[in-house]
Amino acid sequence: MNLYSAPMIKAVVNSLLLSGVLIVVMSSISCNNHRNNPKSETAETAEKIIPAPFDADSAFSFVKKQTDLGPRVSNSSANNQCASWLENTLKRFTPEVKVQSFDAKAYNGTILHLKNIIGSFNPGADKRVLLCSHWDSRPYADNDPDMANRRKPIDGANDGASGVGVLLEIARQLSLKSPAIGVDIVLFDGEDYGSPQDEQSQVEDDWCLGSQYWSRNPHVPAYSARFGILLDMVGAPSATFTKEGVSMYYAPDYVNRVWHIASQLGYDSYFVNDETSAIIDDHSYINDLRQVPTLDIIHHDPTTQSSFYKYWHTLGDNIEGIDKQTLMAVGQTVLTTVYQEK
Ligand code: AHN
Ligand code: ZN
Repeated sequence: MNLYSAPMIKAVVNSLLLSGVLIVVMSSISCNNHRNNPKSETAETAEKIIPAPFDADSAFSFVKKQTDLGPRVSNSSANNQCASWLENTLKRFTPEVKVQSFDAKAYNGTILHLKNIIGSFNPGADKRVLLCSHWDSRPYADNDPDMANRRKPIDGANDGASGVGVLLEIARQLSLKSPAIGVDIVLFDGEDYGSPQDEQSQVEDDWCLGSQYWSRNPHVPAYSARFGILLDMVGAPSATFTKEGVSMYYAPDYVNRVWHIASQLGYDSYFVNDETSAIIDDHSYINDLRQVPTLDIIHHDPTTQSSFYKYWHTLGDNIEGIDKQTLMAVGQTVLTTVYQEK
């Protein structure tokens, strides 16, 4: 797993220290407030939340539809079929669908023919939210316990299809009830074509090829959004989503907002309060290159060596490992966040 460079970590640490100081100051202010004015607490706890509708069966069927095609590795025929299905499915929910076709060079020199697929709601609105996920699947099960599997492609039910399934169900819901702001659902190709763990090829930026392209060549010139949410591995039973380092560096207020909404909806066993180290994922490039503050809802498991989901980059990442309750927790939290934007 890649970590950020020393200066980056230092910057993150500095910002964490600074926010730590702010939290101490803020909490002492609010404590004093409560002492002087006990009514403020009742006003705070009476805060209303309207849970967005979200159909986990529908989201699951969108996940299964993808895995039924087999591994959607970039350049494969299943990838092609999936691209058409994603485009057509988004078109059921919005007339504003764009497909970005482009070539990118993989770490091993292979030219990949990639497609980012974008569905927009309220395309004319200035105030926008970006929702994204990657839809390709990894060509190598390079984390599989069985050596014999390590060059086989994975189904990527969790790593890829789960986030896309949740976003397609969100698109379906947005078609039934329009949000107050604009929403762009961006599905990235070529996220998972990075060099295998057991090869020493030192290639920079070999992951996240679709998001790197989109960040430099957005589907709308000079595209911007208030904030972005990336979904990555959001379907495992009892998944835990921590406050990841890049997200906390670039978009701490939005992380805290989303986690607070999750807690109000009763999902605090999924959206846990721990801060974990920075990882390179599609949101890193969106933050860096497009400067849209973007957070990553990504499964963190402190008990695995990778710190990801236990079947991460293994043949075990299949539809059997997808839990509707987790899709529900993530989908309802994200959509409630979207509907709250005015
Ligand atoms: C790396 O391992 C470099 N990044 C994790 C991003 C990822 C891969 N998400 C899903 N698959
Ligand atoms: Zn992956």
